[in-house]
Amino acid sequence: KGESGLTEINALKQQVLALQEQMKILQTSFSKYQKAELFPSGRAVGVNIFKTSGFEGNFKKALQSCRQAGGEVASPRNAAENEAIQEIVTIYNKAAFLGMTDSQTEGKFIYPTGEPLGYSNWAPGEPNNDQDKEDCIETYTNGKWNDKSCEESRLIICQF
Ligand code: 289
Ligand code: CA
Repeated sequence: KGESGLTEINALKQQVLALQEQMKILQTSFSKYQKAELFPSGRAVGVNIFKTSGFEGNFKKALQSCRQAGGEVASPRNAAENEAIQEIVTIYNKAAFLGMTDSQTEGKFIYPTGEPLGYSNWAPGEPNNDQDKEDCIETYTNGKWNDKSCEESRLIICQF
């Protein structure tokens, strides 16, 4: 390597160090904003964030408000996500809608993305499609699920 090559490498090293510094500052700032944003009743699980406006509505309203905010109705795919939603439901003491439905094919609940359920936490005896009218899912304060009419009003929790 010639002298100009070495100068170039040193300049690049300086730039990498400066970028690393900037990254650290951004991470600290992001972590602070995340804490403030999730306080008191938002929850982060892995890459997903669960949050409610505190409002209730039927399932159509839940779909509209979560999508308008750039998210989806909360759709837990594992026990950790279900527990995060359960914590929010417990804080508000109001059962909430989940995002999965069997409106397309009775008995086959799917995620908003169209895939079949990979995880469930049904209450005993559920889903029972009571009166042939239950295509949505409510989650109780104990984290258990009940299929329920989409026309009922429930707490709206979104997932981002
Ligand atoms: O309209 C019936 C519902 O309110 C619920 O009633 C009972 O809790 C159970 O039969 C549930 O499955 C049902 O969704
Ligand atoms: Ca039911």
